[in-house]
Amino acid sequence: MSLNRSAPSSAGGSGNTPLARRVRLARRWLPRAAIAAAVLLATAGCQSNAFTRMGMPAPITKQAKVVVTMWQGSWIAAWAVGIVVWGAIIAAVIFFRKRSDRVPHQVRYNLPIEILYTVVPFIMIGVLFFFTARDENYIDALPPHPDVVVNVTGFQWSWEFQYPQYKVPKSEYGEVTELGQMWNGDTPGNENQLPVLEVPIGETVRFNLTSTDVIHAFWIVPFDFKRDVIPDHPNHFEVTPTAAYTGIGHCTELCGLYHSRMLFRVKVVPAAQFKEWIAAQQAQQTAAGGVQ
Ligand SMILES: [Cu+2]
Repeated sequence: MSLNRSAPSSAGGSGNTPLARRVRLARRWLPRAAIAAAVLLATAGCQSNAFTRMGMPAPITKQAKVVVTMWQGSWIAAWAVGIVVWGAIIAAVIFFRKRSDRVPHQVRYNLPIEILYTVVPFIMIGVLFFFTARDENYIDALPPHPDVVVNVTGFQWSWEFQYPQYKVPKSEYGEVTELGQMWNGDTPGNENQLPVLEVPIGETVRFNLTSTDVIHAFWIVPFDFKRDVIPDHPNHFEVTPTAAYTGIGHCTELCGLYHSRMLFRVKVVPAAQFKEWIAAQQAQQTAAGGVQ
């Protein structure tokens, strides 16, 4: 029966009990683990690759960068709290296991600990609230003189984009208006007939959102942002694009049978190219007497 558990004890004495060994091991490794975790978290926040963005698309506007930074900060805070909590759980599991049938010293209350776990959550909520409110104010800000205004109308199941600053006299709408077809993958070339939304890099762009029927939502993925498009309740937001982008925008509120086909083409281009495009649209729509 007897397993050879009594290994020769060179040091002897209480300094080499299993508990003391574990404490020494923990003393040696816990700081190293904490430093490794801190380095990982600190460096993770600096870069902007797919991993450190924790699933968020690469931002293409100033506002989207703030969203991503907020997202990363929230993860770092969550990891920090998680490490402390897991550390406390693991320490309790390792160092305070049941070792005999002796009932441990009974404690009814511990005021400092109770104050700590009441105050610390309040501090955490306060910090998260502060950064959320600060960033939300920035993202929702509507400076009074945007460079470009786009009036967006959502309807079942497509979009209309109008540029009220760029007139098209004698046309039905009187301004540059982009309409298109609902996406239909069965029709070859249909993806080129989706409505076009083009905006310039480095200029402030105001979106005014309305719907003619049900609630839709406007989503350009790398804006890292969505906003509802509600009938009789105009919504607004403003962005400053920082990088070129060509892609597909979506409706992101289930709005009916063909919701998933409610797509549009997005082009974020240099300001000069945007001006050329607007001029071309004006010429084309003037010639056609209406919508592109
Ligand atoms: Cu929709």
